[in-house]
Amino acid sequence: MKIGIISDIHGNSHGLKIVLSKLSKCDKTLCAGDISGYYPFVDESISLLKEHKVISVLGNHDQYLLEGKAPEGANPEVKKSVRFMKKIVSPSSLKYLFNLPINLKFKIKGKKILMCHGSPWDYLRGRIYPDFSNFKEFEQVPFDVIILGQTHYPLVRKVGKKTIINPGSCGQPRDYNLLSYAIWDTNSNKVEIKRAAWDIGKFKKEALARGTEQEFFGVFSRENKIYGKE
Ligand SMILES: [Mn+2]
Repeated sequence: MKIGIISDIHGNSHGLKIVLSKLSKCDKTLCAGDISGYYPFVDESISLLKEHKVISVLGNHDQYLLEGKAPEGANPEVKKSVRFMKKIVSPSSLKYLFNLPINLKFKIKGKKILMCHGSPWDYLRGRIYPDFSNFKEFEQVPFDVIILGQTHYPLVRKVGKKTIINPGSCGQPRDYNLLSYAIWDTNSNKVEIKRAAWDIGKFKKEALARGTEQEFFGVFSRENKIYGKE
């Protein structure tokens, strides 16, 4: 069985559409959250997720939107983003987000899988970057495969017999500008991180025309680290 894994769409339906087309031969597609936030095509993204029967969990940005505000300590971009989202997201999209779980626990071929946006210890707001200092902690997590999002950096890491997967972001990649996603082959248990090109210029133009903030584009490659492969 081939499982497509995506995360952190952030209202970039342009990127999502390209990545879903690359995953058309997969048996299932999973999404590790943050469907909303930053970019204006959230309704379009949710339509695509429904059309392709993608199974998703909630992300922290989705939760902020449902709560109507970002937490006190959030950075100004995130606060602005939540205010923008409240203006543009349709009631039916809010309902879709409201019905998403904060984690999913299920089995595929006898393997126990946990999917959540952040980390097994903080489902919504945890962050496991590729240079996380203590992967040994995952030995205590009672699942065979742990699917995460949140960092926008792709990660595939084996800890003993466990596999930790973060597909990176198909909406706002932060390592470099190619869209990122993963394909997990459950027969061989191999995970591949894939990258896809997209027209950033066209996307920016259309997103700005729909009222998104120029500064929301500043996060692309801001940290200028390269963890993925092209
Ligand atoms: Mn995110």
